[in-house]
Amino acid sequence: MRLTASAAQRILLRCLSSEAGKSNSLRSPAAPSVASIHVEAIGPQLDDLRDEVLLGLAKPAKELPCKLLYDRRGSALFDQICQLDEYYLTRTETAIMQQNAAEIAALIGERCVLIEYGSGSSSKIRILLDHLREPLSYLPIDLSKDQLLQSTTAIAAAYPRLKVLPLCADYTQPLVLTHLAEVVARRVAFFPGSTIGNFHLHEAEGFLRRVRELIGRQGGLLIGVDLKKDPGLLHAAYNDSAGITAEFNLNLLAHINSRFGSDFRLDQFAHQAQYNERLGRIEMHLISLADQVVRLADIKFRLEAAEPILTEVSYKYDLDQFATLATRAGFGVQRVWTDSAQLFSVQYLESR
Ligand code: AVJ
Repeated sequence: MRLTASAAQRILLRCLSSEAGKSNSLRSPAAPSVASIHVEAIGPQLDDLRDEVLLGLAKPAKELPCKLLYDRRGSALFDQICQLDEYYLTRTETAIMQQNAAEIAALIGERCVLIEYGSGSSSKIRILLDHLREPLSYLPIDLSKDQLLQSTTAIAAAYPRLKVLPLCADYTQPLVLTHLAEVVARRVAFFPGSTIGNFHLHEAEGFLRRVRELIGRQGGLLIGVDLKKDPGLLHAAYNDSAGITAEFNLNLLAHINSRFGSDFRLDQFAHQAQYNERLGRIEMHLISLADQVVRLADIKFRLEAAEPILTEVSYKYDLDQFATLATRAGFGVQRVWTDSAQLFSVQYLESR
């Protein structure tokens, strides 16, 4: 049984001409002008992800990768979370971006290449695209090929002069952007949603370093960073009264079952999210409701009653702490925008 998480080599494969080309989403009459969309795929091979799941379950404190929360249903549930009153993040970030769009666009400058990490439904990028001067190309990176095709088809239709180059990849791993090799333009990365908070602190620094390498010197990074605040507000945001976050969390098990053939029983787990004040992070768990055995790839994992599986951390920063992190990773913070209640920040960093 191979349990290493890293594949020896990541193979670049162009996939649209083969399987993705058979999907009719590109040829539907609703999107006539975008037949040229091409989704580039860099791994992860099935085994990489499966091994990551196995490694997490084999740890004494079990954990599962939060990127697997976003299958088709998980992405739809996440979009519902973003609409909830309790989930202040999305509407606050969107409002900050809208209110400061002209200034943000001026800092980014003209004729840039935009690279979005975890583009999801590609809705926030529209605020930028509506204000930027002649952006050259948009390179959304996401693990979900379905969602990439859907959202980039819409973006390409809405912004016909923009070159749209979707990349299906796991951006927690090193990336090579071959189709940018010949493009000489300033590269600006966009990483909204405070998804940076889903990295552990040491991983966040490594990730920012990789972003910096990819955008090069004098590149830009527009990033959403959630701020430390009243734990009551945080608790409500991750334990909504409609139970959508609970469904989103449990769906991780359904996704892993269908993708890797495991036999998690969803009714034997419960959602839990708590703010760990000492570490400054939300910890989202699935709690085993009984002594049980789960099978994955012929390995049996025992879970005790009340045993937690960590499914996501979501760090909350204060501005100084984030500036220190950015500096360590080779960036300078150029500008920080917040809302009046200081719930959330949008920050523009430049690589040094
Ligand atoms: C927006 C992806 C960063 O940590 O708030 C929402 C996802 N998890 N509810 C976050 C999430 C639980 C999320 N990100």
